[in-house]
Amino acid sequence: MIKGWIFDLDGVITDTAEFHFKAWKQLADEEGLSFTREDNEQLRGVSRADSLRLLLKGKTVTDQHFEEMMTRKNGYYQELVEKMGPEDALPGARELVKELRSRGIKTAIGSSSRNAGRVIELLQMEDIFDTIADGHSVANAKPAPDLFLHAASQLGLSPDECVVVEDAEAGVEAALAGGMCAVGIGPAERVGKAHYVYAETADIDLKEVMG
Ligand code: B16
Ligand code: MG
Repeated sequence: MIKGWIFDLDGVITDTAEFHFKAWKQLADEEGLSFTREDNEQLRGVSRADSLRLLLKGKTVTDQHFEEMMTRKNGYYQELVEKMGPEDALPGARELVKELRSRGIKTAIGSSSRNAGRVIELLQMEDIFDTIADGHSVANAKPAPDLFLHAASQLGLSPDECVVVEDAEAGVEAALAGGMCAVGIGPAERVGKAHYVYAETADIDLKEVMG
């Protein structure tokens, strides 16, 4: 029986991908690295460190330079994020979470982002999630199931009692590896391995997923 829903943040609850793109692009320009919108698509749901590794395309840098670049990118990202407000929740997201809670379902965020807490605060959604599992919560990033398993345990639920909503291939893989029901948001080429696939968060059919 489903007792909890765990939501990815970027691409499911809000769309911060454009901010990540602008921040990585600024860093890439400063470092003389090529970075396109297509490259940015590969970073969906990918942790900050893994994203930088992809951006560097095999170029070797010192640990210190690597850390400095991550900090710099995050500074650009945080500047952009601070302009967010409640209106930046994706259509249907707030309503869906509220509807689940009215049915006694527990709700969590399961995001790779270390900025997830601040984004949820800016969206004014902190009251509608029981817990936030983010980039600080576990060592192994998606596609490892660790983040979602952590979120489930924070909710006091077993994995098979949880639904995970994800827009990234790595996130769907993480949910499946954790033994959870996966709802994919986006094209089948990206999230087709999920149990249920919808184009957008607003399209999720609760009756279909909950039975
Ligand atoms: P940060 P999600 C992910 O969020 C983003 O999709 C991904 O592009 C980003 O690199 C990652 O968070 C880490 O974010 O740099 O803020 O820690 O989709 O898992 O909610
Ligand atoms: Mg995502």
